[in-house]
Amino acid sequence: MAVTVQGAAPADLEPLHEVAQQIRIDGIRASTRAGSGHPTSSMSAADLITVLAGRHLRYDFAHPKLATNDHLIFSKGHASPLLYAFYKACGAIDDAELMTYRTYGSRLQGHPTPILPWVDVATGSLGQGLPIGVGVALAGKYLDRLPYHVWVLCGDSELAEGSVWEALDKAAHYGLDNLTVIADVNRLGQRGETEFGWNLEAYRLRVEAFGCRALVIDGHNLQQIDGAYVDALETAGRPTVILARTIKGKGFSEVEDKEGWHGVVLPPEMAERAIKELGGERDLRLEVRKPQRGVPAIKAEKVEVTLPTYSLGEKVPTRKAYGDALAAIGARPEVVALDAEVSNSTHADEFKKAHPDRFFEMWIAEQQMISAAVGVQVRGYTTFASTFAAFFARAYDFIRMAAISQADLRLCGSHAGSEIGADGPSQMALEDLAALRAIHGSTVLYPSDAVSTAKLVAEMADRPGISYLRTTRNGYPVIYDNAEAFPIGGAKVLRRSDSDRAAVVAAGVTVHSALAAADRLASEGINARVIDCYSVKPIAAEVLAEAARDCGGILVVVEDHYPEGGLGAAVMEALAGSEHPPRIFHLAVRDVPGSGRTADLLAAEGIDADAIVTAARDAAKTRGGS
Ligand SMILES: Cc1ncc(C[n+]2csc(CCOP(=O)(O)OP(=O)(O)O)c2C)c(N)n1
Repeated sequence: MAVTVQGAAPADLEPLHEVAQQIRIDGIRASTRAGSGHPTSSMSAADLITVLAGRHLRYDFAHPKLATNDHLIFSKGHASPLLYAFYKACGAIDDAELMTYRTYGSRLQGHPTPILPWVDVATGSLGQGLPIGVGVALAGKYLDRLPYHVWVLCGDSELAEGSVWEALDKAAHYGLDNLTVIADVNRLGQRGETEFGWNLEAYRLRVEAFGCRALVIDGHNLQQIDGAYVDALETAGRPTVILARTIKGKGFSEVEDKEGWHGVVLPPEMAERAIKELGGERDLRLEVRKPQRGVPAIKAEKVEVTLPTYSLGEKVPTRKAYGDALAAIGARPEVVALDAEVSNSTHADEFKKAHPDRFFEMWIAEQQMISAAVGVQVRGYTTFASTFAAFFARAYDFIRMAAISQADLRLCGSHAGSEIGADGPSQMALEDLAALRAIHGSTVLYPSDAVSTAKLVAEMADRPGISYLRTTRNGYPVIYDNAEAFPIGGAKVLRRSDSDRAAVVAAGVTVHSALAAADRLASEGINARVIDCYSVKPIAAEVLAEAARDCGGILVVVEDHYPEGGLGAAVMEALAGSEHPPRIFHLAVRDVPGSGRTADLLAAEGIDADAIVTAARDAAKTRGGS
């Protein structure tokens, strides 16, 4: 039976109660069948989602990419039984598929992912769906300029995450009246009561303090729920947070508001009793209204981009080249940049000057910056986000989840390594290559000069997945001609002879140390190959293997990074399976550096030209050379 409850007049919402009961029952059936899942977390929010879908959501399930579709994000991703039972009620999936929940090969995974066409982003790491929703809403209001609405369902224990409040703060700042948060305040978290229990007043005060509109309702009173959605859609200038008092396990008296039932399925005989108490299985079909058609204000176009050029020998920090190149690529109307209050350091401010309408300041909220970038790319934009490389560590879980979301994201981390000098170790990224290499499907780039940086920024723009560019604080000479190409996965051999006795593998700042070292070694009669490994992942394994063959199996890898997981690890992983693996001499940062001049720090860490000369000389001796 089809249930249609639409229109502006106060409706008889009883049919929606029936659908909500069906959704509760289906969530129980799916999770009991799977033997795992979160039925009680789903039951508390069933009324909230059903009234939303039946009365206010505008969504075309047959055309999930429609520009004008609303976006519904389950920030509490563990309520997947609710989401999937809702999909079934809308006819998007059938009952047979619902019963595959959590089984191997099913699209209905434990937590939602975009493997399902109606899911924008993966959730399940709490505190991420709302920050991403802010990004989608930013796209809606400032880029697409379309009237779609972003609805985000959050749990109350989830509200303890700081990222939720970063998100509300930015949502209020940007006046995101196209964003509504539905907080399912069921008092309970995973291990018992939340910090505030049912103290909705505490939440109201906080929400309002962050500049959002708060509406406190009974989350099982369908009229109140409906009224709150009407109110949220009418509210101008501010986002709305609906604080809905709910009961975990609502509808089945044996588990309602009881501790110990989080993430616990009902055993089959209990499930039977629950289905009975909920009125028995139903086969109702909920009609979700489709949105009106509309066209985004920005249309991606093939535009000729003129990259900046530099003169050989000119000293340019690669971070400056990043900003120059980003501004140039901004000629493409779909390119968007985000900053975490350091754009004058990363040089993303060059983009801001050129394209202020597509630049979003997220202030010192790195988690929010990444999430907003993920949200904006949901709508098809090409997003770049930059901060100090060290501070991406703070948003690492968001980057990890972005990979599960299949997001295309471009990150630039400036101030890499001990090279930054005087500011000291709190500002130095010494783990970032390891961290970003470990992200599934990622690309990791570390250019040594301005020309290669600009070329790689252009490569990143069309690169799927998560790509990361590591830039350097100080200026170093341009070593490449503007005509040179830098394909991802390549490397440049900067010194080569027929009598090379060691190969020095470097990236970024250490390329300059390696070149100086090679010149000195040559004056001693030792020829050393120098490889600029600007693409750390994927790495140019063939170039490395050839160097190992040509240079007597001696590689000296030098990097401004801790020894674990960086360039050295990438080289070793690439060559580990070779028939004759090379001997690798690994120069890396082994202490926590202090403050000082760059030259002093590189020397102290053993990654300057002197250290390379010594290492290459000693290494060459190990193979019986003079
Ligand atoms: C960042 C993060 N920390 C911890 C968890 C484990 N976890 C899953 S659900 C949950 C409790 C959530 O409670 P609440 O937000 O109130 O949602 P409810 O299930 O009660 O509706 C916890 C701690 C997680 N998924 N993500």
